[in-house]
Amino acid sequence: MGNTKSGALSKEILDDLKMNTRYTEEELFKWYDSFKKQCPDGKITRGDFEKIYANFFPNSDPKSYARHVFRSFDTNEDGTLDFREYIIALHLTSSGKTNLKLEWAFSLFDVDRNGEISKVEVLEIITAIFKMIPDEEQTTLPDDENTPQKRADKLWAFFKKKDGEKIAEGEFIQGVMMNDDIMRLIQYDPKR
Ligand SMILES: [Ca+2]
Repeated sequence: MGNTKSGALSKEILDDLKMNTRYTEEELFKWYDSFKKQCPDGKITRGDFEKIYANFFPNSDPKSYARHVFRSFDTNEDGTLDFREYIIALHLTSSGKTNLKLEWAFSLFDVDRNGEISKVEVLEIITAIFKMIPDEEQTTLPDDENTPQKRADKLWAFFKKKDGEKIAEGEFIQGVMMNDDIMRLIQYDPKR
């Protein structure tokens, strides 16, 4: 409420976000307020983004994952996210198993943006995900999922791929949609 005329949230962006995320108008205004406080110039840098992740994951190392997530949302590669991109990022990284989320997950894994996922890319992202899991929790993981390599192997086996083969976007989305185990391998939900 009040005197933030120059920095107010535009109706255009508000309508767009209401349509494309699950957030209400009230929530979006709240996010916007804290966003403006944290980033008065309206942009979040990669460093800011890494700090946000560090706050969420105080007992592990989310830095490389945060970098990959940032890369996947910084589509014009200018090194910053604006409010709209930031909210879309929040929404997609925390939402359930929707087509849009899986499209995003694909772009997260497609590190070199060439439209397909290699096993090397999978291993890189799964390694980053793995670093977010606190040590004590790592010791409780199933035997065939307790290293990044084992997880990458499992994913590759699920898609029936040889090491040098690639996964296309449609194939990836369909596979993950059909199998909750795969979803578990490619993301980390901290226990609350
Ligand atoms: Ca690729």
